Amino acid sequence: MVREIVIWPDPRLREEARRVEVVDDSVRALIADLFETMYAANGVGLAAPQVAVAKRVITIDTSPKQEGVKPLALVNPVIVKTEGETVYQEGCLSIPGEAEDVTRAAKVWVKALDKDGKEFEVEATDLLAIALQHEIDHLDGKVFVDHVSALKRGLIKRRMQRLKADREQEKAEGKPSQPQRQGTPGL
Ligand code: GNR
Ligand code: NI
Repeated sequence: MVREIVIWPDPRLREEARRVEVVDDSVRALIADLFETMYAANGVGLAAPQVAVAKRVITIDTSPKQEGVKPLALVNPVIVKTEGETVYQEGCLSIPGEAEDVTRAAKVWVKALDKDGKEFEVEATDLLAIALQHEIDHLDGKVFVDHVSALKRGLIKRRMQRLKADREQEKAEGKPSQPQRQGTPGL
């Protein structure tokens, strides 16, 4: 099932997600929904808080942009080691239409449980390393704009609030709304 993606700013994207105690069928169903929602939105990663589920579960598939990688589902992922530094222009399905340079570790080693509850470790570079850090940030209530200047973040926040207001209006009216002017011209 494709689920609705929460748009930032939203308190559900600010929460610390809870660790999964047992990887059962409900967690596997969540993983299936994350993959389906991620692919439907053409994303390379998705974290459960982005579909309003406060659990430490993420999916990643950078294979469209990176060779030699496979789709990954990670439960309770933990970064155990990092190396180097790299800058990458990031986007986020919860912050549509925005992209900014973010500095992160160039290489990461991540431990997690797979969909059968078995522990595994992944060693990642390039986009996979970026995506792992970006998704694990979501589990800790962080988004990529928390890594950019307060000025840029403020501008992006205003654009997202406008986008959300417009979408609400579309829902209410059942049709696309015209851009609304801010403030009171002439007063
Ligand atoms: O689809 C996504 N692309 C992306 C590009 C650069 C850095 C990070 C990402 S993750 C993002 C999907 C998303 O929002 N995951 O939380
Ligand atoms: Ni994101």
